[in-house]
Amino acid sequence: MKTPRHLLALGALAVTALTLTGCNKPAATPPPAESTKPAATASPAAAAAAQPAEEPEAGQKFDTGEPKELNLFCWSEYVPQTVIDRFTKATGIKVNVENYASNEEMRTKLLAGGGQYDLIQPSEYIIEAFIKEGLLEKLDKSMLPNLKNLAPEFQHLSFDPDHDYTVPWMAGTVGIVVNTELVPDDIKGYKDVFQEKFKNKIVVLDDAREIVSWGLDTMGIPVNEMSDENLAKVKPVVAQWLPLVKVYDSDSPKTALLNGDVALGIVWSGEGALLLRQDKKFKWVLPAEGAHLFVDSLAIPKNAKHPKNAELFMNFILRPKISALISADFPYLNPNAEARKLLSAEDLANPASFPTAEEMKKLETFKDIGQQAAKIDDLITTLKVQ
Ligand code: N2P
Repeated sequence: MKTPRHLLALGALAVTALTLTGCNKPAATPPPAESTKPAATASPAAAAAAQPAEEPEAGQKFDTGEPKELNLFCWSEYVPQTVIDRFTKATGIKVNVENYASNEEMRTKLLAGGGQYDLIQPSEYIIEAFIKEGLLEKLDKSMLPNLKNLAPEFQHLSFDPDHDYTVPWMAGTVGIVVNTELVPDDIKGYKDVFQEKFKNKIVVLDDAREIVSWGLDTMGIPVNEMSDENLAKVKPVVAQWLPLVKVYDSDSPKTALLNGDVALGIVWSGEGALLLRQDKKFKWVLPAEGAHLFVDSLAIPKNAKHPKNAELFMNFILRPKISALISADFPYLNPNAEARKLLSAEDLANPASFPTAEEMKKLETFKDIGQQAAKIDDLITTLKVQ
């Protein structure tokens, strides 16, 4: 069984959420980011500004005693400006944002950086590594009462079972988007995407770990078994695939699909969900050979200068309304059960955001693979320039 047991119930839960919350709110209408705000307001930023400032949780205060600053190092296209504006309005804390497009980029900059970041947003396998390496600060749980809002399946994740170091941000999958006006074929998996006839019509994530995992899945090799032998086996498969790719983009892979520059792609689920929201010609497919379920979380690096401000932000984004605002802009698999109740029926039914129970069985989370990570990077760098 590939899927860790603690995550198996997620799909069923997503389906339950669909049926329970469908009648709570009117369905969203475009533009998508407006789904959690009153219809009369022009933009999410205007909506945020128009709302009264959020109050602290009972018995807490927004003044941590630290300088009013927070340095956030996060994935691109993942943290809405609206959420940052609401945090600043409530707390007076100015948030400096720097983006990255892969866990590996974040790791390199973090290790070179000497404590300039207060909050990072790593995925499950990097969290596992960072905890082992002592790179994260322990969290003060008294600052995080909103952890209770997480769905049970996200309360005890294997890489940090008691939230000693991390607070889930969003989960998601990596799957295929097909522009059905350009590709009438029944695309089921990676092998169907990487066909000669689609040469220069494909966008994929610019992510070595992801690309190698698609190759391993295609060969029936578990994605965490990254021995030299398995890498040698996967190399010829990926070597055939990469010359067919037109665009590598981990920041906004939806753009090439929207522009019509490419006809199909392998992208983050939130990017897929935005395309599906925008135009029914786009179809989402979870690859038949297997797919990655990621869990991205907030964590505080050791020696952060504003750890209390960081905990305040962590608790803030666990508020149902705030978490729903994140889903409005970036519709990933929201781990916050209370926030899901605020999402529109349409968003809960978006197949890219919320996989079915059946689909969840195909998913696999990545594990820390230690030194092999560097070999994967080298492999993909070499094959990209061949
Ligand atoms: C958001 C990227 C999703 C993160 N742009 C994948 N772990």
